[in-house]
Amino acid sequence: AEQASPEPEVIFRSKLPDIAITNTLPLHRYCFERLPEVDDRPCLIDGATGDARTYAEVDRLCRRLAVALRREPLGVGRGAVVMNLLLNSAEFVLSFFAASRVGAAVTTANPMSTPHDIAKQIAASGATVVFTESMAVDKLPAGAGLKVVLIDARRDGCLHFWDDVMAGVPDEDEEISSAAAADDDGHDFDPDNVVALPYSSGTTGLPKGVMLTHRSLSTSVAQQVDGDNPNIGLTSDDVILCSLPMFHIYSLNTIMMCGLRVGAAIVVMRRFDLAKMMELVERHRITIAPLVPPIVVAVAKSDQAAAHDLSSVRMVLSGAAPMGKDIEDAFMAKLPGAVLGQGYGMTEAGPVLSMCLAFAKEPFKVKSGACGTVVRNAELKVIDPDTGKSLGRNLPGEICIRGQQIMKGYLNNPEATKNSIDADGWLHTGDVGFVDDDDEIFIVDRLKEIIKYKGLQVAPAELEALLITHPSIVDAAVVGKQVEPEIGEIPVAFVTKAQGSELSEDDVKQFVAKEVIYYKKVREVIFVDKIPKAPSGKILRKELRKQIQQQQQT
Ligand code: 4UU
Repeated sequence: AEQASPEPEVIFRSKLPDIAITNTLPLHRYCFERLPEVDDRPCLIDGATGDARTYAEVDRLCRRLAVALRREPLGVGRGAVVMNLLLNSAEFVLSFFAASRVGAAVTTANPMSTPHDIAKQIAASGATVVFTESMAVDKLPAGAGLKVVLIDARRDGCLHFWDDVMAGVPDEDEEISSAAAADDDGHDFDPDNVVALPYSSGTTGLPKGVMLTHRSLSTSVAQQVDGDNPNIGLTSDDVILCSLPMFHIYSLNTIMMCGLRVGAAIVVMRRFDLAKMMELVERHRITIAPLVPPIVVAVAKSDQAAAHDLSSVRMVLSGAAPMGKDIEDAFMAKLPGAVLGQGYGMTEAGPVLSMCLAFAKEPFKVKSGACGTVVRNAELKVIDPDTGKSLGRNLPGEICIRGQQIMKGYLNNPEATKNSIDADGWLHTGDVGFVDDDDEIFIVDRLKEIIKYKGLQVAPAELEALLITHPSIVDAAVVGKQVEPEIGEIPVAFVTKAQGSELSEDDVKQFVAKEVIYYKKVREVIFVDKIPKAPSGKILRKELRKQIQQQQQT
């Protein structure tokens, strides 16, 4: 019998030509490759104090810290894991690249996390050293043999970042300049070693360690800012706002790594604050503002914008959650001199899948509401979720991406990895979107479970597991509900009570609020007789979401 030849797949690519990418260097070498040209230029500027450190200073501090990491008492070497449990700070950047230098990986976490979540991530990642600050230090698990480095206080049982760790390796220390200590490029360096280990729940289940390697991250950075006509046309004259948390991959990659790669100045805000942000833009003549939709909305609605000179801003990037055309238009009215566009990322994708081409050095015209075009040196396809067949233009389906930037897999979880990256190397995002006639991507829905509260991931599985530990709860399901654009989505719990139980909506909310970080709180509770499930036991989330939508319409 004649075999039908397989239909060719429809694959979308960037409008920018592929480039030769250097992705076999250790990440710190790649990010600081332009050091000789930019050594005396500002690298990290502290938003609170205005103190600036040059590229040469930052590089030297990373080398010193790398030496301290290798030595006792920290004893961090190749294959080890260090945790950054920090808000934004220069120390975050230093520990990240010092770890890269010694061949270790950095797992990042929000210092506002609960002790339970922190302990879980430390155990799962195998972190032996934690860089943290006073606000989080009491939440660390005791007796785990952890070595704790505090950046902002002295405390018994902890090392102080500057007074103990850095002071232990004076600037004259010979090892800092020695070839072996200075770089992790000895012959056993492998670009496929893990260097960053952020946690993400991906398309289903609980948070998992996302293994991003030297190769994946340098590829992703190159796709954004390398080449004669980079997708994001950054230069060493740019001043980049860093108000998004570096523990999230958006800030870690697109602000920190891309900013360093081009030799720009990075203005580090410990945490986001609208009024302070506007002051900093004015004071430092910030040119590039990477934001998330809730902040874009806040700026669009703020009456303070007029009181500040924001004219230096030439580029505003939004990502991590959907941003509609109306928000874009309202924002543009406030900052007419800037180009506003979106990037679309997912931790597992390295993270950037697509980027607005109006940011290119030689810009393209783009449409409001689009979230960019697939990055160069990568392939994107849109598949029918039922048949797996690739779809043509303007047809919505699940977005898949392939390229050297995507994760190596989930840490110690081959099963989850296999469910996420197929045998042909395609990462399945769980996002539903289409590619239009001009190669622009529009995201229209989500197949996967995650809820995004202000751009941060909430895993329903985590809340469901918690809810059913309540003695009066028999069963529970959590789905997202679209609310105002300042927030995006909120977690809503469907709960089946035990017979005769008097459990109230408030009881459920408080029960969860005591156990989770603020953005994972259940904001609404709907009591039901039964959670709709497929014969397999899988929660029919679509039905629950539909129920919420119907409620919203009436
Ligand atoms: C609609 O959100 C991120 C990463 C975002 C990012 C990174 C670098 C944006 C721009 C950039 O330069 O990662 P996660 O893992 O926290 O969440 C991933 C999910 C996506 O699968 C999608 O559902 O967040 C959603 N998402 C978006 N949705 C991310 N960006 C967008 C977007 N529009 N622009």
